[in-house]
Order: sequence, then structure tokens, then C-alpha cells
Amino acid sequence: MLRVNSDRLRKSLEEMGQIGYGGPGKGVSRLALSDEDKRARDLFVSWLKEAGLEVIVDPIGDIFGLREGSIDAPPVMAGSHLDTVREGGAFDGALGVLGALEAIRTLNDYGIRTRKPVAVACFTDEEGARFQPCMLGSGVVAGLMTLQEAYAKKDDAGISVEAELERIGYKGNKWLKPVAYFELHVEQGPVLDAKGISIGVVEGIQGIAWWQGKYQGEANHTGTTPLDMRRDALLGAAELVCSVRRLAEEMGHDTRTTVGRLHPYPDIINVVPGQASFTIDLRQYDEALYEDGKKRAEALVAQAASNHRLEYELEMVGDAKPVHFDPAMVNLVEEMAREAAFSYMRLPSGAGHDAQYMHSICPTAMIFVPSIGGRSHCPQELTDFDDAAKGATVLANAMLRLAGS
Ligand code: HGY
Ligand code: MN
Ligand code: MN
Repeated sequence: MLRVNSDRLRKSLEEMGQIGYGGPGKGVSRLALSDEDKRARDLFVSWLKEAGLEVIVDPIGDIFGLREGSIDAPPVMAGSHLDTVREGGAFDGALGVLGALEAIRTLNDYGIRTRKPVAVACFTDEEGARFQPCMLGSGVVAGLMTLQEAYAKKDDAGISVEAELERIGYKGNKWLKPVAYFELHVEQGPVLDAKGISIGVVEGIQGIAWWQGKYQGEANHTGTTPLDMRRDALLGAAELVCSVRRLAEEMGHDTRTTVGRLHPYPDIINVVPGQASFTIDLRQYDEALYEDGKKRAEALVAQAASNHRLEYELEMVGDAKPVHFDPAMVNLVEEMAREAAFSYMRLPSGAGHDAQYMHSICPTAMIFVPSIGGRSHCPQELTDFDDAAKGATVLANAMLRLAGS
């Protein structure tokens, strides 16, 4: 079994975690294609070159480090993302990218030439925090979205993906498709940590449905407008927040729904809100329940509008179907964890990942390591570095097994 260099992995994670770090309690902010994301990308590229890899940047800004094999063939790939949510953690995404880099650095240490090439990947805008949908880069690679559609996505300030790729110098020109894909990631949930288990053998990922919407009512004076004359957009949205939560409770089967963004307008203390913009995030692992949940969520938006005499706009901005990974790949991850004598268990992923889209173009599997307290997407996100190294060990050996030597 290959053993990775846990100190080197830790140092890389700590150095990368300084980029976008906001200070105590502020976490890491590296929104996609921001200056912080560029600095992270530049550091990553410098490490790829140090490791002797060919650096490839594709037209949607995904970055790959390619290590030649003894034959010319599509590579066995592993990776994740370096962009984060606002005030997120230092492990979400970064562990998958730097764990894959550590696997390649370890192959270099052992002087192993794999038969098939191997590659490390850093996908653009996995989070979807600045530009929706999430998994934008891997979505284009997987053909689930055209390059032009992705280029046209705009952030809250109306800046496009294409303009930002050009601005930070990561609008590349070469695609790289793998023969197989692994992703090492922190679980971001409570299961492994609660059970004291080091390795998650991930069997699949739940579906992710995202909407952006806006209620249109009537701004008016809060002192002079009687209740029965109001068309209060924020009141309608507030009803939606509660009805969307009730939907998850009624659907059961671990359905999860969230209104993560809610902005009244004009957002003034003595004005009845004439507008209210909102988002909805729905998650469900079972295909039939997922499709049913989407229909029911959209009906709730209409219901709240009708109850408060509002017009509304609603756009679906993400629809990543539930996936169940290739059994042979999942078994390989499990076999590597067992051979390394790490504790492990099978589980689905609650969070979305680039693997969700890579699954549609090649055999794919994921490896989880515990998130302490199950926390993620917040400054408290933390993973034990020993567990991180265990995950990288499983990854390195799974890649070597598949690539051959
Ligand atoms: O939203 C997600 O599940 C992922 O973190 N982008
Ligand atoms: Mn992630
Ligand atoms: Mn994330």
C-alpha cells in the first residue's frame, strides 16, 4: 500500500487555507473567479509544475495536472474544487484537490510510472455561491450545460462568468476527459464523526434542485395602509419559507428544503415591502420523491402568491439528479480502506459534488472523511489531519490500482 506524506498534505491545506481567510470566526471566502479564487488557482498551478505535471486549463477554467503513463490513454482523474462559499471552511473542495495532488506527489516519491496517465482536477465554480448553478465547470465537461450557457451566467452585480475567466486569466483552450474519476471530500455531515469512523465509502449523491424567485406586491406606507389593502411581498415570502420547510417534514425520507436567501425591497422600516426575492434548495436521494418534491415546491410558490395577491417570477437555476455511483468503483474504494485497515462505512452524500456530474461521463466514486461536529459551509468546518491523510491514502491506492503500473 502507498503511504502518503501527511505532513506535506497538512502544509498544503494550511497554506491554501490562508487564501481568503478572514480571521478568527470569519472562515475562508474564495467565491468563484474572485481575486481570492485566482490566488488559489495560481498557487495550485505552481504546485502542479513543481510536481512535474503538464498543466491544462479548459475553456470553462477547469485546471488539470496531467502525469504521463507508460501508455497514451485518457487519465484516471481525481479532484474537486478550490472555490468556497462565503465564510466557509478550509477543507470543502480543497481536500479533494490537494489530496489528489498528494496522491500524485506520492507516486513521484515512490518513483512509480503508472500504465494509464493520472490527473488531478480543480473544477470551476463547484459551489454555485456566486454563479448558479453549482458544479458549473464539471457540468460543462459532462455536457450537462453548454459552454456558452455557462459563460453567460451572471453574479448579483451582473458580471459574467466569461468576463471573470478572462479577467483572472483562466479561460483555457484544451479539454481533458478521464477514463474514471475519484473525489475525496469531507462528509460535511454528522455521520462519520458521530460513529468514530475514518472513511466514508460513498454510494451516491442526493438530487439538488435550486430556484431563484421574486414576489411582486405593492410598496406602500406602513402607517396609512390598512391590512386589507396590502400586497405585502415579504409576507408572502415569509409564508413560503415556512411552507417549504413543512414540505420536507411532510415528504419525510430525509427530504431537506431551505430558503437560504431572502431579500425584501426597498428594505425600509416604514415601507410595506413591494418586492421580495428568494431562493429555494431542495434535496432528496430517491428519484421519484425528488421529482415529486420539485413539483410540490413550485406549487407552494404559487400558493403563497395567491394568498397575498402577488405576482411572481420563478426560475429553476439548478437540477442535479440523484446519482448512484458505479458499483465496481465503490467496491474498489471499500477494498482500499479495508486493505489499509481503516474503519469505514458506506453512506450517501448529502452535499452535491463535481462527482455528481462526472458520473455521467465515466465510472466515478467518492471517499469521505469525517467533518468534526458535522459542520461545513461555515468557519467551524474542521477535519482531523490524520483522517485527511487516511482519505488521501485510500485515494492514492485506488488511483494506482485503476491506472495500473
Ligand atoms: O450545495 C452543495 O451541496 C455543494 O456544497 N455545492
Ligand atoms: Mn465541496
Ligand atoms: Mn461546498
